[in-house]
Amino acid sequence: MSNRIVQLLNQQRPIVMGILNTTPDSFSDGGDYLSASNALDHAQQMIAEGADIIDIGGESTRPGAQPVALEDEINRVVPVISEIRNNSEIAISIDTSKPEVMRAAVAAGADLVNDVNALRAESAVETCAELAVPVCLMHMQGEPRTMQHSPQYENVVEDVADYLQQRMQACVQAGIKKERIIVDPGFGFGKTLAHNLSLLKHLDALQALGLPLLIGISRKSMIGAILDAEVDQRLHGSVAAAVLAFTRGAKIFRVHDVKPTVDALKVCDAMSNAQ
Ligand code: YH5
Repeated sequence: MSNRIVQLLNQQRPIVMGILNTTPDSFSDGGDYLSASNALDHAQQMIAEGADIIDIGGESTRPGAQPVALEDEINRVVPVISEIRNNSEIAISIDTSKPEVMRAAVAAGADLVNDVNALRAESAVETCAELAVPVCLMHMQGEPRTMQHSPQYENVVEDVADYLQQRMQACVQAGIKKERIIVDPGFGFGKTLAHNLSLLKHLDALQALGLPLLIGISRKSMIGAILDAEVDQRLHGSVAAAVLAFTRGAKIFRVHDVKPTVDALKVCDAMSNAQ
């Protein structure tokens, strides 16, 4: 049995994941995509712009965000996943840390579990092994409510690599195949601007893990801090960051602005395939 994500990863080209948020407090999407039919419109727009994966999240993990109740999270994401799956063959990712949401989302048609908590919740690893679904393991220091208070590392690149290696081993031990694991340094999750920039500069060090690298920098505060720009003025900086990450081995790009990123990565891919 194959899987849409496994098929995408077998292609030797950059993969774009478009962010579709269903959280009411999400200011990037302004709460405009709350209903499943609006979500479908947004997904279809991103598909037309060249997205390979649609990432759906029902829990805000932004700095300072409060946790969302299980039932609310399921009620937000399941109708959206069903609506997209009933209308499209696009790969769907569920951005969650809760095993119950993982189950409901995969039953509704999700192809990838994207967990900012790297499957550390009780029974999350076992659930994904049982569902036989590819997973994205992201590094985070602390928890969303407090993670930006005073992040500290011995060596941010080594610490993140060690953590991802450990989480990968926990997954493999539970029976998740290595071909189904993606890793992500977690830009902005318990990191200062200096930490984020070191991770971007030395992203190639994470290639030693031998797993596809996913990065999410789109519109984040590291771009805002560098540019001194509000969230609606971070497009060009976000595209520059994606290009830099490509040069250091990133494979999957989680973004809000699909078309500009797809175009930039087509140029990157063309150069990388030249003599
Ligand atoms: C990620 O990096 N991030 S949710 C603050 C912003 C803009 C965007 C305006 N889920 C990641 O997108 N999953 C999120 O400032 C993620 N990697 C993976 N794998 C946070 C987010 C955002 C936060």
